[in-house]
Amino acid sequence: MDRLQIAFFGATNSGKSTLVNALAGQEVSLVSELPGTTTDPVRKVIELPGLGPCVLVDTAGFGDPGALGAERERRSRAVVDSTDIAVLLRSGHPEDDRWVEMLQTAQIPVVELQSRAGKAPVEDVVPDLLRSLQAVRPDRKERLLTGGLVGKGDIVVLVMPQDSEAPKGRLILPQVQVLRELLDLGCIPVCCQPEGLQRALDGLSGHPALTITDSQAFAKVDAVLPPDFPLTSFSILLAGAKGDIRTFVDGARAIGTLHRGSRVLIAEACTHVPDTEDIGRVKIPTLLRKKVGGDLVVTIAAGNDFPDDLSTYDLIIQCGGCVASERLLRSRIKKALLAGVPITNYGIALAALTGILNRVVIPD
Ligand SMILES: Nc1nc2c(ncn2[C@@H]2O[C@H](COP(=O)(O)OP(=O)(O)OP(=O)(O)O)[C@@H](O)[C@H]2O)c(=O)[nH]1
Ligand SMILES: [Mg+2]
Repeated sequence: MDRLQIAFFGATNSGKSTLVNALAGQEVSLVSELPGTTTDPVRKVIELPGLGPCVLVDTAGFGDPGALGAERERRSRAVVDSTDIAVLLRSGHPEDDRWVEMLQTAQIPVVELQSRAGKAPVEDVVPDLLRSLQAVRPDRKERLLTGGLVGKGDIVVLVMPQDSEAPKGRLILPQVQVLRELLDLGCIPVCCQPEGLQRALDGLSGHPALTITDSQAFAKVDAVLPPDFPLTSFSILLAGAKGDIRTFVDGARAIGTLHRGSRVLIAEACTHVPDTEDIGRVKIPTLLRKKVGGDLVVTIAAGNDFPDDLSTYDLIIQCGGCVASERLLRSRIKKALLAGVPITNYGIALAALTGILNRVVIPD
């Protein structure tokens, strides 16, 4: 499901962009003899032989003495959190060893290459590099989103509100993935919007084996669905397959300990332009404020911006992570636990705030 993220690190001018271009067989990144040519991470989605769907990430080199050097290096370091395989170009820079150590500490396989090895054109390095990447490729077990909750022949009701936040003309990724999985499993998915749930249930000859809702519609669904009908949400299924759902459930208990002035970090993994109905920026903060009966300090971290210092927060609420890799979510969970800060996700937080955390079913 996730693309394998292969990121290229090394000092400025070590030849990262040249190598990325050679591997991709196209001009992905600008190359020049000037150090500091690549300033921000550059991503290229590509299919590589023996590796499948990948995303190549070219980064700004370290050791850039310019005014923005430190900031560029911080952005390159942020790429590490979501990297599955690192390629490090050694150029004899004093920081080379520190980077290898940092990557190994993060348990990321590292392919080390000598910068500008030999006189041969860089294209000659590609077959060897591909073999090395294939050799260290992490073994990833594809986990079912609905892990053990449903089986062949089961009727599964999907509640999918299409509000102003829904993309025009299509379904969001978690809905598409769950639908596809249910069809593959031989289940019978029945789709509706919250307003249509009662009619959908009335039309069924038996009980649905499971109802999966968008977390934002928990309250509406809970009001209609009989209490003995199993209920879960798309984001809970996603968290179960990618993250550590038990930690998120524990983290949601911290919602009960929040008070006026508590500091909450809302961490989004995707970058999108916020909307008036935005779940992370509007809906969850509003419910939290109502719960504590006063104001809270809510900080939003979008995209790759996850703060280095988490210790000042009382709770972290991570988005569903439909575009985030398992590695990124796990690394955030690890950082939160190390800092002693409870972490939960949108779906579990909404279930807790709606008072139905005890009734939702959680995949194995
Ligand atoms: N001879 C030779 N030159 C290379 C090779 N790789 C890169 N170069 C040259 O080295 C210079 C820097 O290459 P880049 O690919 O831009 O290096 P980079 O690591 O991306 O640099 P920054 O973006 O500044 O961090 C360019 O002039 C390249 O043409 C190589 O394998 N052999
Ligand atoms: Mg470059």
